[in-house]
Amino acid sequence: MTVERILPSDEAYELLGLTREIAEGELVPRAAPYEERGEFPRDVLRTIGRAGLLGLPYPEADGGGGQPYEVYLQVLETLATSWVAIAEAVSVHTLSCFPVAAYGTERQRKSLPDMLGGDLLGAYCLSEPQGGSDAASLTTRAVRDTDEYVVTGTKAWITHGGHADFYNIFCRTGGPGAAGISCLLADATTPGLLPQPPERTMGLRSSAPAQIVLDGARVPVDRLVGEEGGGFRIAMQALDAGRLGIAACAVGLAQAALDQAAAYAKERTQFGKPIAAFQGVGFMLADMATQIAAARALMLAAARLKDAGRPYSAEAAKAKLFATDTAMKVTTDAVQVLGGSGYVSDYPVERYFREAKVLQIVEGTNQIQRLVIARSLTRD
Ligand code: COS
Repeated sequence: MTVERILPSDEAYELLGLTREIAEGELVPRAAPYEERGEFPRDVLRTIGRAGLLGLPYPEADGGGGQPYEVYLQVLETLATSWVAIAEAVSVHTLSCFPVAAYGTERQRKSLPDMLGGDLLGAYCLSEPQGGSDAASLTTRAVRDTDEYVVTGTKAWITHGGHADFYNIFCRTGGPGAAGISCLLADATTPGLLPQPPERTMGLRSSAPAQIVLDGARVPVDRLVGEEGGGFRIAMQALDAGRLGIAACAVGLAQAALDQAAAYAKERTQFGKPIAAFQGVGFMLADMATQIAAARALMLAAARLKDAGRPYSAEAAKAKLFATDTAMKVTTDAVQVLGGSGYVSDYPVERYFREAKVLQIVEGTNQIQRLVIARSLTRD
């Protein structure tokens, strides 16, 4: 189904048109085989980078697309409708560019055109095996040795782990808690930065996360992003924006599931009529469509706050929470509408169902989103 959109500029309509073309021409034919093989689609990301879709919300002066967040998110949503792993990869890459774009030194910022153009792929390393939700408890340590930091620890669930060209490593340079955390920008070639084999995941197999072991990795001190002790704030700000990206992935995925379910319900006949004509199925489709529309509206409302330079952290959490819960519900119902056909891989809805699950977990579980929202309601 074509989604009716009101976009802020003619350029944005063109951008969405280009995204649809790429999605249909490049993503749709590749999604199933790449997911089946668990093959990382680096070539597809290069194509997307060359089309100018990998740095959309960053200023043109830095090599970005200069687009408002609301436009960027609708591009992501369109990509997700065709292949959610690609949309998630674009979202994570965009998140990974944030520390340097917002806090980088003049020298660090020289890499921005290559980052935002997609020649350099990014990764964001916050979680660790012993702690993901309690991010401020991280234990990876960076000890200064003359003009280098020596970094030791393990990062977990790293999207693009083993494929990225640069890694944002959140590590402890000071005492316990959030105030002791710093952000280092490490090249993939850093000695002692050791990507581990990809995890064997339920979904998003083409872009499975991996652990990154830091075994005395030596990162030059001029790769510190922001201030020593300022890393947690950078991590949280990046996640506020990143959570909207995950919401967009969820809306796109849910839309794809609805489109499949509606098409099937029109075609499939039982008891002499299309199953869509049965109220039990028709109402299910109606609920799916309504939830998706609500999720999209919530996501765009949060994006518009961000674009206006207003606080949006709790609104991003609401959008991520609602959109990803919606994607789980809608993909579950899509399997139900297709019945047995929904449970086998002849149709993509079983894959959508597996892919929706992780969106409720990444970039802050939906329990963490509730915590962020609850705190915003009770803060003095
Ligand atoms: N923007 C800017 N600063 C922020 C912020 C935000 N969104 N959220 C917190 N901070 C700042 C706080 O202002 C505080 O700074 P001061 O001490 O200077 O006041 C500091 O960071 C610590 O904040 P807080 O005390 O709220 O930290 P908590 O340890 O209580 O944790 C949560 C906050 C739970 C929100 C955080 O740990 C979190 O988001 N966890 C989930 C992590 C996550 O999403 N992981 C997924 C990894 S990527 S797949």
